Amino acid sequence: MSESMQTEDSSQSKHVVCTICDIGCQLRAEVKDGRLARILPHENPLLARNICYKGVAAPDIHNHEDRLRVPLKRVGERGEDRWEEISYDQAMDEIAERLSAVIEAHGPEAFAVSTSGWNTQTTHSMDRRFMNLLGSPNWISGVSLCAGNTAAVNRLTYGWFPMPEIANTKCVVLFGHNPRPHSWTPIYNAINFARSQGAKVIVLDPRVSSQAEVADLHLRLRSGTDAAMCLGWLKVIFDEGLYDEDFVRDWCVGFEELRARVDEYPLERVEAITGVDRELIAEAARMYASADSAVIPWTPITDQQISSTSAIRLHSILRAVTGNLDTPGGEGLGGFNPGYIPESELGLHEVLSTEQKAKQLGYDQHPAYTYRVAEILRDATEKTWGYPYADIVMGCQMANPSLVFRAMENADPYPIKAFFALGNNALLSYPNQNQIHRALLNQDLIVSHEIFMTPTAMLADYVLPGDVFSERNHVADSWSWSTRLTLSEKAVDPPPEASSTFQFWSDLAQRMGLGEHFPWKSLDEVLDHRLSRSGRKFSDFAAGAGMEAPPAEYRKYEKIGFATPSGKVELYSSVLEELGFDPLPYHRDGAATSADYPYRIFTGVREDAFFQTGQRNIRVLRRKSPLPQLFLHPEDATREGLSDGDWARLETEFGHVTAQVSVQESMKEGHVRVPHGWWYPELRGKEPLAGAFLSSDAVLCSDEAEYLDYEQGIPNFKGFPGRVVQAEAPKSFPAMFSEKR
Ligand SMILES: Nc1nc2c(c(=O)[nH]1)N[C@H]1C(S)=C(S)[C@@H](COP(=O)(O)OP(=O)(O)OC[C@H]3O[C@@H](n4cnc5c(=O)[nH]c(N)nc54)[C@H](O)[C@@H]3O)O[C@H]1N2
Ligand SMILES: Nc1nc2c(c(=O)[nH]1)N[C@H]1C(S)=C(S)[C@@H](COP(=O)(O)OP(=O)(O)OC[C@H]3O[C@@H](n4cnc5c(=O)[nH]c(N)nc54)[C@H](O)[C@@H]3O)O[C@H]1N2
Ligand code: SF4
Ligand SMILES: [Mo]
Repeated sequence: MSESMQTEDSSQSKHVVCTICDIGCQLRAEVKDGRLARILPHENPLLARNICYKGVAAPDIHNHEDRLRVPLKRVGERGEDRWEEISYDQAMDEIAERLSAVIEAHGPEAFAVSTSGWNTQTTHSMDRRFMNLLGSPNWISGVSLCAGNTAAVNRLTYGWFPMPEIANTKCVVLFGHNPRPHSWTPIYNAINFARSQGAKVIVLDPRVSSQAEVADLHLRLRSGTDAAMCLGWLKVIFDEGLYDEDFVRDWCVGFEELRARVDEYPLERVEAITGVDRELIAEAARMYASADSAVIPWTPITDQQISSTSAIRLHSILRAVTGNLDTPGGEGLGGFNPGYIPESELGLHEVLSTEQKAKQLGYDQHPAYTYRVAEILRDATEKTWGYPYADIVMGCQMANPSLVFRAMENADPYPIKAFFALGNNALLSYPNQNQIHRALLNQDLIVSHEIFMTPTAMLADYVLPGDVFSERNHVADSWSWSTRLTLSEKAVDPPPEASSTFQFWSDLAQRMGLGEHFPWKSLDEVLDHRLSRSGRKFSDFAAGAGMEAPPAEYRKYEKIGFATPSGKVELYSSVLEELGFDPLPYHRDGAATSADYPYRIFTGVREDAFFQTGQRNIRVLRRKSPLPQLFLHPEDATREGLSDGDWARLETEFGHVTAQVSVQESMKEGHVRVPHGWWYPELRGKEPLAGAFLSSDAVLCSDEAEYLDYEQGIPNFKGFPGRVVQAEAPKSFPAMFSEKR
């Protein structure tokens, strides 16, 4: 496979894993004259449908005129967006010197890093390795609002984060999650395949989403009430004896306590909280629990609400008590791929001292995904899975972002004075954007590793150009979430002064006296090292099938148990109890709507054209989605005197965004959708930080303790109170994007 393939017109093509979004489709990159010319589907018919128009647009992104190609150093005031060009070596020398000065003055914990790793792909946990050797626990990530925190919370119940066998199941339950042709395409295709094989699909969504339209059952719950819904399902499942008694008896602890908690949620109460008819709740619970096999695929919706920990735990509890753990067509507990050294190991989490781990922000207040839990689960994880730190989806030993930004702003409880963002637009990617802004303004050193000049990069001291997936080799393993390995081959050269994130960390380590721990001279050597456990090099892997996975093995717990303190599935969580939290799941409402703020707001409904805060500068994509939109139900729009295409301001107690109104029958009355991630590359130089404060959802939510999920400190993005008022279009909008639709 490493042999380049000739396409019809004699251009070359390579196999690549797309990183424009986080699902990682396997595609082909066609090269002409040393440039990425086209993206094509994979030639394997089983993979060929896994492609969306963002992937097809990769040449527009990778070859874009605005792509960062040389390192930049700030010359104006912070955020003023004035730069001088500087060589990579000079930039790295200065960064090392200034980071050393911060650590000298304030200690290693004064250094924080934010990254999500999806896009940059090549870090191989070298960031954690570097920080752990240096002594900083303050690594934060967008995955704290995505699959990373879900992974960490799943571990509380059964010690791993399961991967659903969607294509092979008889029932798929989608809590909001709405895969479609241009969003998480492989999952969309897998759901369609399951459906074609007779699987039922249950959708829980306030809106009539595209999955809801074709679902067997659609439960239009109020935003933010997923935990109550799951408690209602359990009530039906327990009362009607629909659970797997043998599995519960032999492999679960805390059933009686859980049952008593569930009894506090009779269906009348669940109906009152969720707004869904109790008969429909019961029907859905029966359909799920009675299916021969069933999956509840990961969903970001429960990652981002005030009862997040309970809701995620309830999904894990439902999987367990219905006997769908590690079964065919259920949810596989994979463990590490034995032939590929996991990032958990490369990250060297064991070298960070107990004292420094305890300084991780979040460790005391919101510990669920911090080192505090990682340490509690360490021995069980080693016993069950062979390695003590299971950093699944990078999310299992993170600091709490809100507390990190607070420390950056106020030195509370200690100062953080150096902040690096790699492949992450941090300003817009967490709650409380105003605090993040103040936090960034109060830094001694900010480094951004990016492919475009984002609002976060504009606030940096140094902006380093990153490479992209067509310019580097990789073997992807879904960050230990699955055991499948997929090949991505370098097709073209990166700009000479661009670096991979591996190279960045390695070069910094050499300059800061940590070189002996970074013995690999190139990214390819790291890949060789990771594959050495199966006696291979990257070239051997590349010459193979390009995709491999160990054969599925079911019910492994019968041999190895579960990686929890009891070795069983903990329906009653001993870890949460030890941490002083409620060991049983519960519902808490985050939407105290009032006469002033009468609507339940939710962020999300990802836009097909973009990944998160990216791609607003890619014409072919922006044309498909030129402006940010608030979705309103027709009745609500009429009540507010708003029509389709009008401009409106969405206000909460904490901030406001301006966006265009889209009146949609499919919306649930009383709810408003606000999009995530909007800024305006075309307003660079015209609005501060390219309009980053005009329409970004991150200004709407508080991250004071009372508004956060208790256990993880997750903000409430699903179901918070707000109001909508008429507004003018932002004045600085250029013609192209300001016309009414
Ligand atoms: N307020 C708010 N915050 C959120 C969310 C929300 O809905 N609202 N959603 C959360 C979710 S679900 C997620 S997954 C996270 C996502 O968080 P991230 O995945 O970090 O996404 P972004 O913050 O958009 O930052 C991605 C950046 O990577 C850059 N980039 C792309 N490719 C490369 C590359 O190859 N190399 C380098 N160096 N950079 C690259 C892009 O230009 C972009 O600026 O955000 C979370 N945060
Ligand atoms: N094109 C494209 N695809 C993407 C992304 C992208 O940015 N662009 N991002 C990727 C990432 S990182 C993620 S995390 C996923 C997210 O993608 P999805 O999981 O599909 O999530 P969303 O599109 O944000 O919202 C899905 C649904 O949740 C419903 N919803 C809102 N509030 C609630 C609630 O409280 N409970 C329930 N049950 N439903 C609710 C909304 O009505 C909406 O229909 O998409 C991935 N795919
Ligand atoms: S769904 Fe689209 S953007 Fe995401 S990996 Fe696949 S092709 Fe790339
Ligand atoms: Mo996400």
